[in-house]
Amino acid sequence: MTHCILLGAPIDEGQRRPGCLMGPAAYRVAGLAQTLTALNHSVEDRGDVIPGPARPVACTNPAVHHLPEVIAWTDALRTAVAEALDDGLPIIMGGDHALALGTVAGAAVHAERAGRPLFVLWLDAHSDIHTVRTTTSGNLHGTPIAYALGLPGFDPCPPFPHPVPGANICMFGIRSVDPAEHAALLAIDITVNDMRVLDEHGIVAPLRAFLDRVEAENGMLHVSLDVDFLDPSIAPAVGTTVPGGATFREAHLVMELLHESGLVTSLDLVELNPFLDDRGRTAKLMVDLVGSLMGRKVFDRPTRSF
Ligand code: B3U
Ligand code: MN
Ligand code: MN
Repeated sequence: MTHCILLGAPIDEGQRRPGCLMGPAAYRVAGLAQTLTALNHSVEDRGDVIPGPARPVACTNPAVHHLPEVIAWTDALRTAVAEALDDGLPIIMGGDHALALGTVAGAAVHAERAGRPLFVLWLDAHSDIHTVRTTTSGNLHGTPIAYALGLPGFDPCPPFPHPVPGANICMFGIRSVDPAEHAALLAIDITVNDMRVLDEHGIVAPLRAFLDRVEAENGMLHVSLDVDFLDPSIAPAVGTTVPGGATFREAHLVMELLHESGLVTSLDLVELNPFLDDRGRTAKLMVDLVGSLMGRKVFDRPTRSF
């Protein structure tokens, strides 16, 4: 049994389409807490995190918008996640992906205190490795990986507490990478399992390889699940749909393998835009995926045989 701590992060300033701020409400309506309780976990909903005031900052990239608001969220979420990790498994209900600037920072603070390395599993169509300096869209939801790596180019932001080595970051589902991101990915030893890798090898072998490393190093594992990891045909409620994403079965299989590993220590659910949903089906699917991650099975096999 796990103590699950729900944290709402109704941020939608990390991109330009309004609606992600309704995400936490949609997860509550879709029965996230009830799903966890039914799996015999204890659940504590700490409500929505409240950011401090947004203070004006200087930024040299004119494309960037809402930087003061994102910094305020980053500070509030870093503290909330680091604290929640003392008590259980934080599940952050977003909110757009800019929230991960704070959640990964909070996980890094906790990991450092615990004397354990932090690993990050990024389930996303996008590599989100822009810096405040390189982003051309100005949307800060495209920056959390670069921030977690401690890359330069985040001048007005608080420094990332304990940067995550590239070798500890693994991405799945990638199918949209900007030129500056491509250059950054080539320069750093992040594992990029793009859709080509998944088409050729399936999802099991590359995921097990990563999880084996987390286990061997007694790592903490932060999982960041972006709705657009999923194919838009099954998950329409996202502002940046990219065709060719993970199927229903692939996504559940990832979650089931994560459950079996017992390694996940924190989880982000990001980019759900309930305003774009089709009768709540995306919110419901995300909740079902959390169910698989937390142990829901159709048939509980005593061994892993066929
Ligand atoms: N890389 C692009 C697009 C993008 C990133 N994350 C999302 N979209 N969701 C950018 O704007 O940085
Ligand atoms: Mn993302
Ligand atoms: Mn994405």
